[in-house]
Amino acid sequence: MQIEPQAFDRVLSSMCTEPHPVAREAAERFLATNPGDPGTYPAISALEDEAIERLGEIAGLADPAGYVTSGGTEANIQAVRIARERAEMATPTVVMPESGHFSFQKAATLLGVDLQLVPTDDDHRADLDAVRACADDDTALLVGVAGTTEYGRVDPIPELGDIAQSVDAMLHVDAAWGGFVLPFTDHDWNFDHASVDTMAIDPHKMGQAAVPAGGLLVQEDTLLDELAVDTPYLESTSQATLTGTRSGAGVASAVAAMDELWPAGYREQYTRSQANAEWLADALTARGYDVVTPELPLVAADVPAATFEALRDAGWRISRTGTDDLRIVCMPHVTRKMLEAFVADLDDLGGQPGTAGTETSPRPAESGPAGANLNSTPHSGGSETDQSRTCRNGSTPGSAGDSSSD
Ligand code: 0PR
Repeated sequence: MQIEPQAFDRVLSSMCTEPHPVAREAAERFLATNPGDPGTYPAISALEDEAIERLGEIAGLADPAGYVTSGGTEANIQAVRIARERAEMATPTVVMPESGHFSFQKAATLLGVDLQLVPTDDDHRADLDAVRACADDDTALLVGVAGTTEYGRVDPIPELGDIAQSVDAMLHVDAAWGGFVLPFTDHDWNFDHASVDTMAIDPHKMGQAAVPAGGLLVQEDTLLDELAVDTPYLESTSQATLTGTRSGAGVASAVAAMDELWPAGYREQYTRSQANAEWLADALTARGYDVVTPELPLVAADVPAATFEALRDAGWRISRTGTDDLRIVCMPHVTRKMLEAFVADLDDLGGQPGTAGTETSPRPAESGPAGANLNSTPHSGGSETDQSRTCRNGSTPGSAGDSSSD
């Protein structure tokens, strides 16, 4: 029996979406190509150059360099790798707000760098004082997130750039999810707004390309040299990518989607997704839930655990933040009609907002990296000292490397 792929009509938790029809078509045409071997597959290699040009336009980078990655994880790993290669100190560290994605834990483990997590402020953005207190001569890289996984928040990127420069570190912006909506907002997030060295920006999320199509952009092409190895038996002489054989389908679909949608189509999509997020936030607020105002198209609200489970049982694909908030991502496939049906189910199934006894346990203090909790238990509680909260080791999930004993 042939198994059908997941339908999208109840998917509210994903950061991927249905590819745009032109992206789907392009992916199919380029299925059997490998941009990892440009000497043999020059057509897809030329398309990858186009993809980087387009990504550069979107991210305010005039003379762009980079490549199409397998996703945000690879782009983040490679950014950490570049910073580590450039670093001259013996024990390079990466400083990141605890809202950063868990892919940086993978990067830290793989690359043997120390990941230092700093707290976020009351609105889930990097706390600049905490970043200043943590960044020092050992800091090789500062990470800012432009569109956080859990709350869709944008860190103060220009200020992070200033702090990075003050300690001679690089700045990486993780715009893996936010990069295709931020151009239509007032946020300062890109290469034009701040001294950004590297960026993750993924066509396979809000860009409506087929999976896998992530993006790594670097401020100058010599940064890619830090990643390059010789490729003696290929026609091309070196390779900067992490993987060897790569998906031509992802590359071609990214170019097709960006050609079709940048900028007007993406602007229209952002407007629709943002309006949906605001509609949902209002609907939840009207029902008495505590809602985190959606700054980008992502809504979080303190829906009780029992209600959450009932909605999952009803077939809704929803997820939770580290503090157990319901989290809904208004991706392009999420329509107003879907959200109306969701709210109708919430009315049928929901207990009273904030009802005692529906939460399984007291809420833990927010503790990242973000998304680490999406399928597992949040780690680390509130027993840390002020100092350890300012700068705590995040390389090993759950072992905060400080005074926390829970
Ligand atoms: N950076 C940010 C800000 C992200 O949100 C994500 C993924 C990544 C990096 C890593 O990107 P890749 O997953 O492409 O390597 N954020 C979601 C997450 O991990 C991705 C996701 C996608 C989740 C589809 C669910 C899903 O169905 O939670």
